[in-house]
Amino acid sequence: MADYDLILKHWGPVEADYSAHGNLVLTRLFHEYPDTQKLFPKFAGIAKGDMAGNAALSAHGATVLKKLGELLKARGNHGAILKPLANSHATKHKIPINNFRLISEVIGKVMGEKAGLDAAGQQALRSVMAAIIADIEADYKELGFAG
Ligand code: CUP
Repeated sequence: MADYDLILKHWGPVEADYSAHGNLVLTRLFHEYPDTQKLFPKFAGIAKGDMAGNAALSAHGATVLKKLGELLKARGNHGAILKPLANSHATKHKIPINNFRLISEVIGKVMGEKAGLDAAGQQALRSVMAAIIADIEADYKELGFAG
């Protein structure tokens, strides 16, 4: 089965509650990689213990997972979806590229626990995210953002 399908097979539970899963992803990202919490100023002041109930965190987490859903469903034809995202993350949010690798790992773990993403699915997610991140990196270079 193609990588995209191996992941999309487990997308149902994520899609059924983007906010809850999005909150889990960002809460875990900030716990496991504390530096990532400083990337978005509106999240920098949230105490570790308050993350699970934080509405702004749930909202951004939902945005991230919805975008990922669109990217997955585009099955590689994601240029038009990815470009504005890469642009805003380079010029507005200034998010270094490695953070996309960190959030990808965390998404894999959360999907493993909450959506039954198995070992093959985790590997598929790694390859798909590597391709997406390579495209973001190419856009970053074009824009002159070192990332
Ligand atoms: O949109 C947005 O916001 C982004 C999303 C994505 C994901 C994955 C891939 C691509 C894109 N984001 Cu936000 C991201 C990030 C965050 O939030 C944090 C950290 C890192 C990254």
